[in-house]
Amino acid sequence: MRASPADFLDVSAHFAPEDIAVRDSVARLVDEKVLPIIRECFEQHRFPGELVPHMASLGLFGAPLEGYGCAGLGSIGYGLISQELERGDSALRSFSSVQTSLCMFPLHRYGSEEQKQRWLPAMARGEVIGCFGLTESQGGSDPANIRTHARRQGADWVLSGSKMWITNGSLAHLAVVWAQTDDGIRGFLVERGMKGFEAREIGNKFSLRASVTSSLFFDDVRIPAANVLPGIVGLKGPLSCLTQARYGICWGVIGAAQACLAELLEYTASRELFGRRLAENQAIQIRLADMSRRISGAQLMALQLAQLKDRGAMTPAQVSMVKWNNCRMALDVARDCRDMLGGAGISAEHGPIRHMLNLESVVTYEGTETIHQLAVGRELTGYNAF
Ligand code: TGC
Ligand code: FAD
Repeated sequence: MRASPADFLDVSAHFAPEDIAVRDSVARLVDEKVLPIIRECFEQHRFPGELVPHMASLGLFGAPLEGYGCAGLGSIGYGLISQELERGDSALRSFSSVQTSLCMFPLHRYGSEEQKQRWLPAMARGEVIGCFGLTESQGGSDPANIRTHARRQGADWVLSGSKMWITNGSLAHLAVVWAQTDDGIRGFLVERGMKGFEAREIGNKFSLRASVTSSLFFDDVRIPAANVLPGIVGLKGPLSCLTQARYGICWGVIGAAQACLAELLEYTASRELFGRRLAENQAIQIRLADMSRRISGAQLMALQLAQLKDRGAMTPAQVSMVKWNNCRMALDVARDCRDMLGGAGISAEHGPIRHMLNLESVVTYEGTETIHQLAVGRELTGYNAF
């Protein structure tokens, strides 16, 4: 039997039956509900909000968290959710990453019992949508220097400043916003409708067009003490959330690359040039084989990360290496697939250009490629070159 293009090295032999069941149920959702509409969503710059209840009914939101209506999945299961969603479109994995890793995770890890009870079950049901505000216009790579700040006023806080490039910003009912205080960086739960809080969608994106990206503005927003995350002070709060989300990306981008390769295998088997199928040419086979090699390497790295994560041994620098490797792999595969489609490759009728454009964001957000290279360099040498 020939090897599966999606899993040449049979990496899935390491998956438990429940992980495979999760993967297959998300794959069905993507095949039946995402793929038929995603091109139109991308072209129309529209987030497919109608999919949120379907994603919630499969238990995708908060999937790796325990209790509060969350599924409590292991790391491989959570990774496979990301992989399958991103096989559909990076926008859906992005939505799910933000909801799960950047909003539900900090509530679960650093929130009060009252905050957890109030928000987590409703977020797991997809009734409350979250966003995560860390990046500011003056430089997202260096979050230690954010300028948004909060000062105490009696028992409450007053929040001022702005955030930029915030996924789900204009959709969200709840924004987890990181701000400077006299004690250090703290997390604030800013609710839609609070006086002085505004979210404005960023238009004209050529990437992640099926995702909502916004700027957030805080004009002396009064935040009750009950809306401050009590369990964390300092930059390690938001950075620990990023570690979770980056982990999901390490798996997610594999799905985008698998989708591109699958489409190219079909295309090159049917298109005839110079009297033979494109797939019969050595140069084409070498390029396809090289993609399969790169995807397989990324799968093995993601699997190793999952095993480290389940043992509680995964370090931020290890996540940096895999985020860098797997995003670069997926972007290169998508670009190469675009090229092998010839002129047709610039049309949204084919998936690779949509994935390629999306991956330009994925390689940039959650830490740019350079930031992750420098994180690995710092780990190797002991010198901080940021
Ligand atoms: P540094 O000195 O390295 O660290 C400060 C403190 O944080 C601790 N720490 C971590 N803790 C938990 N998890 C991590 N990953 C951590 N990394 C660092 C560290 O131990 C230290 O703790 P302590 O107790 O000593 O204070 O901080 P630095 O200022 O040198 O920065 C390092 C650097 C450059 C790696 C960091 O700033 C960075 O990662 N920059 C990139 C920013 C970024 O990724 N932004 C992403 C914004 S969110 C987003 O893009 C969402 S997209 C969502 C989607 O649509 O999918
Ligand atoms: P900059 O930090 O200005 O970097 C510019 C360039 O300089 C990059 O190439 C970078 O690699 C390079 N560079 C930076 N420092 C160094 C150095 N020391 N040495 C060498 N080169 C360096 N943020 C959120 O908080 N929440 C979100 O939900 C969110 N969603 C996003 C969605 C999208 C679609 C996008 C595009 C971004 C999103 N972001 C979000 C922001 C994202 O995390 C930032 O764009 C990213 O961290 C980079 O920050 P920046 O854009 O300010 O670039």
